[in-house]
Amino acid sequence: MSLIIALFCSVLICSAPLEVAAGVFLTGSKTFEITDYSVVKKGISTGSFIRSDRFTVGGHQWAIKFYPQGHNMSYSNYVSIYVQLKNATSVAKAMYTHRLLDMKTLRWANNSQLRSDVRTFTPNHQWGYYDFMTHSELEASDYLLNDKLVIKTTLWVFEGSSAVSKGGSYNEGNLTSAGVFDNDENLADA
Ligand SMILES: *[C@@H]1O[C@H](CO)[C@@H](O)[C@H](O)[C@H]1NC(C)=O
Ligand SMILES: *[C@@H]1O[C@H](CO)[C@@H](O)[C@H](O)[C@H]1NC(C)=O
Ligand SMILES: *[C@@H]1O[C@H](CO)[C@@H](O)[C@H](O)[C@H]1NC(C)=O
Ligand SMILES: CC(=O)N[C@H]1CO[C@H](CO)[C@@H](O)[C@@H]1O
Repeated sequence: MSLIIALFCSVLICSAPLEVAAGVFLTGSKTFEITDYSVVKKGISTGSFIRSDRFTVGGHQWAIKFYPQGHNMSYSNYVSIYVQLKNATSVAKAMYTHRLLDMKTLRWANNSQLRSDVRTFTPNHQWGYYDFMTHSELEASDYLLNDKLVIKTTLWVFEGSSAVSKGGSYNEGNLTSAGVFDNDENLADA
């Protein structure tokens, strides 16, 4: 169902602000290709998801989760997209973007340039957008072509993350960044 290609050092990173340049964040991206969107959507209920293979960024393992019918009944007209920390014992602080590939221009969606705030991920917790896009918006868009959809998730993982779980300290002031979306939702694993 999914073909996964890990890409490191995406274009975004080059334009990322000083934290990255200072080496405070470790960054990486993953693409998650859904080749049969309508079939997946039809076969899955609200609250259910498909998940990418695991990938590693900043020493932690992650996975992308896609809910074709929304993560709960309030959002059953939406697709929801999350990134989940898969390490069983570590805690990570990270920022992320979820972007869709425009199949016509073969460019990643513009809103991608907006990163989340720094979020704390505990094992199996996920952050993302329950209202990422409505079905009608997505299905009318150039992000869907021949029933195919490609999600790219980029993470910026704070280097001191694993120390945080051991009670290590970090400077919160270094972590503030442009938090653009106001619809983030922290959910326990479904
Ligand atoms: C996360 O899990 C991977 C695979 O088990 C392991 O190699 C890595 O050290 C773990 N990272 C942390 C921060 O615990
Ligand atoms: C769905 O999730 C949102 C965000 O957590 C919450 O506000 C809403 O009440 C939930 N709806 C249902 C039906 O559980
Ligand atoms: C993408 O972003 C650039 C720079 O902010 C803007 O000029 C352009 O109009 C945007 N394109 C779309 C399709 O929104
Ligand atoms: C990269 C960066 O902004 N580093 C700052 C982190 O916070 C310390 C203490 O406030 C500053 O001295 C660094 O310049």
